[in-house]
Amino acid sequence: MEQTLEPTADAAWVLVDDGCDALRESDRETRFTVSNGFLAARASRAINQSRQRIAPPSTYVAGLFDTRDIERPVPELVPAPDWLQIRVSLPGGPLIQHFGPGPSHPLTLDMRRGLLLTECRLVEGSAVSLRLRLLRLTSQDQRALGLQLLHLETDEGETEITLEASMDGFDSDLTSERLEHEFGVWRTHLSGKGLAMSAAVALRIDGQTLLPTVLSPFRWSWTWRTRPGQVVCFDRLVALARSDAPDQDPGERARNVLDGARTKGWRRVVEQHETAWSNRWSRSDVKVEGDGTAQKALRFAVYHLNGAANPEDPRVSIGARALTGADYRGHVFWDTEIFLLPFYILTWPEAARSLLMYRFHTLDGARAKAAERGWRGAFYAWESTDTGLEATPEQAVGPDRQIIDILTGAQEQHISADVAYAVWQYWQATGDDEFLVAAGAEILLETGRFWASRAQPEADGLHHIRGVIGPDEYHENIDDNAFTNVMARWNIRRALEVAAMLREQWPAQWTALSRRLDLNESELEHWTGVAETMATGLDSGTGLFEQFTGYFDLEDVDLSAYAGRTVPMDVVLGRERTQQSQVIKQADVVALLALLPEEFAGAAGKKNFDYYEPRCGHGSSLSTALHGLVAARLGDVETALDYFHRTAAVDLADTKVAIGGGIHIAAQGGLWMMSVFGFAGLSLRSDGLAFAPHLPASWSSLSFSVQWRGRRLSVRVDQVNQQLEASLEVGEPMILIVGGRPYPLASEAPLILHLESPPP
Ligand code: IFM
Repeated sequence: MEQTLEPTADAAWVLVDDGCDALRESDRETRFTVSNGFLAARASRAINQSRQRIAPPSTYVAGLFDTRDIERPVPELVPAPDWLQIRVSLPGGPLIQHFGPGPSHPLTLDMRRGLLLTECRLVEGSAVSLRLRLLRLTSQDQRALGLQLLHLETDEGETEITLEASMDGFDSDLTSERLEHEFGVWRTHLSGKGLAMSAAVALRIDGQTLLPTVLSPFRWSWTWRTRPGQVVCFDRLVALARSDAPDQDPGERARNVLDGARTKGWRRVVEQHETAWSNRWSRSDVKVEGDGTAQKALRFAVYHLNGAANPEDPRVSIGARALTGADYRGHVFWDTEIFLLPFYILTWPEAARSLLMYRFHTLDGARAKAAERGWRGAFYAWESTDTGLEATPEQAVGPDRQIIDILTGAQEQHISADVAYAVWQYWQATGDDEFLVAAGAEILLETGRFWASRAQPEADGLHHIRGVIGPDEYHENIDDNAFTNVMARWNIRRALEVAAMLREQWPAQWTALSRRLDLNESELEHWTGVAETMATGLDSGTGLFEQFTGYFDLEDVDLSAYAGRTVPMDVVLGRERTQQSQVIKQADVVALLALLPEEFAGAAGKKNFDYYEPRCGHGSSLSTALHGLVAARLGDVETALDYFHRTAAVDLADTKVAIGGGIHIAAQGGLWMMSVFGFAGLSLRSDGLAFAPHLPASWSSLSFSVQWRGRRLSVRVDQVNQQLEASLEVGEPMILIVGGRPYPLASEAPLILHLESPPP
């Protein structure tokens, strides 16, 4: 066991925390979470915790949503029982955790192996001293499985000692349906979801098994005499399963998974988990030479991105804090489609498909939301859970402690186009026609239909979309938000394209789908007309998009005067003044530039960036990544690098945002996007992959892998030698476009291409 508990030696692969600051406990629990997209355990301390601890519960199961409060029916992710509790005590009571001199780094996240390793010392005066080393994982190989290992060495003391392993928190949010010694089934109160857990424990003293006393379900205890030099090894395996309907029993699945794991033993469980992580890393690692901080940030980002998705469950998506904390109640936002899907599409298409199938399965909720408001097609929930029905709370406490109405659920309508955007990107990058025909086309058509009914013709001959919120949530109830309208137009055009494609290439499926959706030629013609006359706010003279009607007339606040502030701009200025100003919460026109650069002709991209960037207060963790991506594409590499480090700091710097409520997973996806789309300048084209690299001066190289239409390739941008190296590891020959010129790439012939020097 000792070897398994040794972290990877290379510091670039591990995150270490001395773990002595109680005020940062919750942040640390978030940051060091182990997760596999189904089962996640925050890094809450397992040893001798009091039941009254303030920190949130430590285990989450994806999709376990329930509505706790009938008066305010907002569904939320219900924490699962905490299966990791351990209590070590002498006859007089629990031993004290000792944070003094001793092991120097009690918390280690081994990102390469997907493990949390912790150390602590338990003491009683100077008479007894025990050294504990622990490991926990949620298996990347078999997502239902969790494993905890404990290795206990006695340094000092010969005394009777008791180790109790238990589980906590299954009595609050869940109703117990069956409870046996090592097996339980619970139900959520209102949604009727089932959760089953099966567990097995074993303890060996110097290699000899000691049988436990079973105190109650999931509570075991062992008592023995310690002596210096003695080694005790404990392992606990758990298997969890979720069911979604009141008449479904998840019990058998949990039992089967546990039986299988018990038969193979914890060593094999660790081995298979590590192999699965190694496979993920070989497809998704991003290497930076020359900037250790950036390297660590990217490892951290890719670690959490790989831990957030589950390609095996198309009924769940990724919440704004993934499975790492309670903020936003596990709700799914546009974060997934715009900030996370790019990573999955290009490194883990199976996970991307599953996330998009979640949107397919929630189409009925989106259709109902549109219909309720008198529109057609699919209007996706701004905050989505398992049903696809709108889950945005209606009120919240605002920055000035006033109760305010939350309008995003009704007005942040760009979500429908964001989902369509991700569907299209997935299909472009994978060529997965089967998905397009079976699910993607319907999403594109129903979202296109939504926009065609949402945009209304007016006297100026244009179609307008009034009463929305764009990505910049400081401005509510606005008209013709450029981001929304241009994305809507793009969405309608892709819907028309997919209709034409289906009709041509899959006529039988087109006939069936168009009949089912009651879609006819005259409706498609109407869509064409709407797209052609969509108001966009583009001033063709200046190339500037007006963020929304009337934006240019608002108060122009000089944000540089507030440099060094520690609170968001809406707190500084107050809500009302912020709404009357040009201060932007997060990338909006800049977000449009990041997603649809082709909508910005010639120098218009730079013009819009230069105009909007100084007006952005970055009041959302989503903002800096898109600014960085665009700055890198525009060749302003040092500005981009600054945004990169600001984005990395969101979850890694203790001085920034409190992260006790979870990782800002969109910021993590944004770091990957900045590196691959920004610094390496990758763009998807119908004829291949294009690269236009701009590396920061301090990065001597940037390497990563991507998948494209069944191929896998690795790419390295070498700044020192000004070259791009690409090799095709799997798949048919393809085309790379570098410096605007096409180059054939085949597996037997890696490419080394000289890059033009970037302009001074
Ligand atoms: O989706 C975001 C939104 O854009 C800004 N507020 C937080 C949400 C969840 O991350």
